[in-house]
Amino acid sequence: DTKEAKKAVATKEKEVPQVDRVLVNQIKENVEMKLQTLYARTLKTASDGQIYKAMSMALRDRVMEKWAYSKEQENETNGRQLYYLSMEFLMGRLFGNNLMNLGLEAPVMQACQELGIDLEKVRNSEPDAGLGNGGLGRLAACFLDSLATLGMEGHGNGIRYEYGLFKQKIVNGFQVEVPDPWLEDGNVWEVAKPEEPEIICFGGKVERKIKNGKEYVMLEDAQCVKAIPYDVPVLGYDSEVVNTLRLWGARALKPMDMGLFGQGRYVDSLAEKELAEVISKVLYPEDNHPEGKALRLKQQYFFVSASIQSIHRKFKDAGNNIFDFHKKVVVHVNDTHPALAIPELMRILMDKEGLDWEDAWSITRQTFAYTNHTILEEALERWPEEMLRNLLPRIYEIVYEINENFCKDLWKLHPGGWDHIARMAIISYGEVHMARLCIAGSFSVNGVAKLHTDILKREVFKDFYQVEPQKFKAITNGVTHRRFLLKANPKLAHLITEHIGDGWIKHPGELTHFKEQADNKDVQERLAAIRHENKAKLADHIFHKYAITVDPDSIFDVHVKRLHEYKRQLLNVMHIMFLYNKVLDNPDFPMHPRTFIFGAKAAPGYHNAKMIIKLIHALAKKVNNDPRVKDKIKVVFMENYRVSLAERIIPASDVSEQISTAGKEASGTGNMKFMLNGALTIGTLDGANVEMKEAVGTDNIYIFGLTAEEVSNYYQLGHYRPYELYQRQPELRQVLDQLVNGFLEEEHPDMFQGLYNGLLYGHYGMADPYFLLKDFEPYCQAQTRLGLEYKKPEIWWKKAILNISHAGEFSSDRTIRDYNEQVWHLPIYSK
Ligand code: NBG
Repeated sequence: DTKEAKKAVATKEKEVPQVDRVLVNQIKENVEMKLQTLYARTLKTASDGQIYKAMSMALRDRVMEKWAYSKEQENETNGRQLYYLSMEFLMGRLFGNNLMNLGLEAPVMQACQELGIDLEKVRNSEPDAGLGNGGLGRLAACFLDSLATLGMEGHGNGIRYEYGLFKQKIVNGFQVEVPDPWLEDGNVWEVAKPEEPEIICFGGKVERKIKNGKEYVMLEDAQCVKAIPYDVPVLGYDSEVVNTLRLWGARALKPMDMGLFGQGRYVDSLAEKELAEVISKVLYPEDNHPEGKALRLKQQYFFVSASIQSIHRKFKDAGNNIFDFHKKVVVHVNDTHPALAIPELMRILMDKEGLDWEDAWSITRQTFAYTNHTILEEALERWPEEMLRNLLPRIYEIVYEINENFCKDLWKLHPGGWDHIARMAIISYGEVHMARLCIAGSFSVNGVAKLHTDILKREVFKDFYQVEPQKFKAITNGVTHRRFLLKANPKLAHLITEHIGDGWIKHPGELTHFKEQADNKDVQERLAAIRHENKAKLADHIFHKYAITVDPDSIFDVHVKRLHEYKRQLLNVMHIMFLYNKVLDNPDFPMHPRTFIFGAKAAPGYHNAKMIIKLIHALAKKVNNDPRVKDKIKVVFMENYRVSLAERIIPASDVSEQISTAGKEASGTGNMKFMLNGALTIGTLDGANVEMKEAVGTDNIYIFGLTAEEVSNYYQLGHYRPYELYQRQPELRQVLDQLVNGFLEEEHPDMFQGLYNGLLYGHYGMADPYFLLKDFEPYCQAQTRLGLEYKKPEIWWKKAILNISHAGEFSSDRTIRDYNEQVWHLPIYSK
């Protein structure tokens, strides 16, 4: 009897369809209803965009419900909260991610099928939220994902740029920047809260009044604007915690000047409003190179002041005691861009709460933690003292006093050490050094990889490290493996799950179990087949967009990231030219066919970067149309590289180019996304590549070139002679000469003269400061090795499996756990 019953249950369980019928019907109904109520459309008459909106709104209803409960829980618990302050959050698309996090992918897919909706098309209707430049902004987005998934209350605070990072159009091989009005069609994922504004003031004069024996500090004649919060829910995967990304938009206090309007001065009547609202208008497109523009400083203060004021307000509303501020709140400063949050908290504690300096400083120093993301000199923020004084007089006073006290303390340590103190002073020679302010005002300072942190301790922040070594920590970056593997490469995710179960989705460390499949022929072949399928899809896309035929059987060798001289896209180009010359020399030159894929935006004012983009196009034109190398070498530049394009390209990549000059790339995070998807890395011992090598083993990564230490020695001793390499190495010489002899640009042979001169003679300062010539030969050799191993599938795919297996260490879940243990100490609310 029981046997029969058990059997019945077993068969019944089998019969239960894969997806929940009730849920599917509900979703179908919801979507059709939304189409009607929002647009008065039916499925037959709706556009793709409308269907995207309707589906998102249906999904949003579920998100909002969860958010409400999470908020309630948060208020009741009144636990310690993290606020992650960042000028950039490169979120990409949210629809698919939210779908995945709510576990609704399968039923929605089913519903779409039954309704005849092309889900892929719907997803592509969503604009990317491109509120960031590159790694720094994307890291912040990955952190939000992991915080919510791990059950930590950690919120983002940033700017709601009306225009995200520019869209890149290529015209005639040149980059042209086009505005990105991503909010034009509305944003389903934000909730505006105009009823919770903060007031932010610029300029004016600091006035002090004594009332009842107490001093009051205030600003007079300041120009003030409103900061309006726009809240975006941040879901975690299979998690009850829903955090908030609060993006601030600037609004004028007065919508317009009616008096001027009455006089017919229409433009003038709106001038003040425009001036106020320009603050959150557009993201500065500089990656690793902040421009010293007054508007940028305004943006920084605007969002940190709004954030700190609202954090303080919420803290007070919960009935907390101000002396517990640092116990309930930890504020993380993502690079120095939000550094003014430190004096802003001082201002609030003193001018609003009436605390004295010592108490305010003690609370402040225990509240802030700072992450450094670069050692590049040109990227270390400094503001003219005058600019700060004029734009933010009260903040300037506070920074001034922080500096005075800081220098006095240093004086005790280094009596008479004027030079030493000047090297560390926050205000020095008319400039305010933001990193120094951050170090002085934080309880924790960290680098984003081991090597990077070592360089901070040894070189960039050496003096500070000597004073407070315990403050300094190494916390290696990570990426969300859910967006970049589970969502971007579902077939590979499925293959992994088949072998090790699905625990890796929440515990990426479990990916190591996949190692056991490294020699499994069947798994190797399936991995190869999945890759091939992804490549064929990308090849299709490339053909439709650029009319270039690429062979999915060729090696897809991919270099996607911001364009920067230190990232050395030019070295990659030089290797392609080297190969091209080899094939021209010898049509039977043994090489596996390769497709070189580039994607990169250059900062609009960065001339050399833009010329490298033009160079890639010139080379592509030449190579792709040369019948002599037909089917051996193809070069593709993919326009407008962004998060959603990364999700397409990375799963289709065989080779990951991570070839920055050693010591320059603080961590890199693209490197990790490729590893996760089983691409093999060719790279230098830079940033997190070093740790990737340690994790996966030397045999499973192609490392070449100078070490950071060697690079540093060259700089110090000044004995690098690139011209001698040019003279000694004929293949190198040929490639360089081809830059300027009309080989690439017949009609404009001097087009790349600037790049050429920079490599051989230097514009100002040294020649070839990024050591392309020095690393050229070892790079070509590493590429040759790689090419040979690709031809041995049992070796190549084993390496690929090992890379995937060791990628768990580079999940942002691990990073966030590290931050929490070493810095934040947040409670964890697991399901
Ligand atoms: C970038 C580094 C990258 C690093 C990201 C995230 C800046 C200032 N720094 O190497 O160049 O991966 O930060 O940490 O954008």
